[in-house]
Amino acid sequence: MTLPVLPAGWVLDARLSVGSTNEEAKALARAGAREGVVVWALEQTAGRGRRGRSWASPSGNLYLSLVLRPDGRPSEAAGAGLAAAVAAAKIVSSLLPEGAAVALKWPNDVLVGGRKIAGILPEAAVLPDGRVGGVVLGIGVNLVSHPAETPYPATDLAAEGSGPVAIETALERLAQAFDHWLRRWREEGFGPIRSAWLALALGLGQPIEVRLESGTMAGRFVDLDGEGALLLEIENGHRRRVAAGEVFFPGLGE
Ligand code: BT5
Repeated sequence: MTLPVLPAGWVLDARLSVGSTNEEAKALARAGAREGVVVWALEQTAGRGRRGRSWASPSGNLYLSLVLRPDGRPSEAAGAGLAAAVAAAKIVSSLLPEGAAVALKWPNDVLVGGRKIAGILPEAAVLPDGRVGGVVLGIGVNLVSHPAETPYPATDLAAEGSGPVAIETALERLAQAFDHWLRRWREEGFGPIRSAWLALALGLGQPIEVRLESGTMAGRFVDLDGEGALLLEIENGHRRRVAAGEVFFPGLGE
């Protein structure tokens, strides 16, 4: 196996098989690993999604988690997740035939033709004393396979016509793209990421439903705020801010 070449400052920690690259990266972050350490595994035996869901992680696809050292802003994990979604959407587009319908579903699902091809899991690495010791950004991209029985339809690059893509190539491209968006974020703020994200957003300007812990909220998806939260226009033109939830498109199935 040839080891991928990563951007300056990135340090690769390559593994054959782990439970979850996010768990490994969080342990490294808690132990003081510096920003740019990236855990990459050929397969995961306990890959995780959000809210206790699992991420199907057989060998052949891309699974990685990057350690970030935030400056203490609580919104850093959410912003990093949106930057990663933009980067993942860009590399998915670049590996597919021209015109592929690549889009983002809030907050950070990458879809092709309405099917999920990549998922992102930003998490804080919490120290025993409760302080945040770093942010870990987990990214999974389906290169050659996807699970069949998922509530939201899934797909992979090969199924969408990419032709053969080496995992190392996908990792290199994703790292370069994410490095680019991370730099822009730190130099220019959230604005460029917000614009790039909105340009790829599914359902912008349309009626959507957001499932929250406390119930479901319906409204028109009008914007993202400066921290990446979803802005919904409800009755009387009032706006509601949603920081976490699941988006559904009424009339389009899920
Ligand atoms: C996500 O969660 O989309 C975040 C997935 C993050 C995975 C990466 S891989 C590297 C790193 N290490 C980890 O342990 N995780 C991260 P969520 O939005 O909750 O979506 C999970 C749901 O997507 C599941 O409940 C399934 O329905 C579906 N699903 C599971 N595996 C999938 C796959 N490989 N492709 C598409 N959909 C999948």
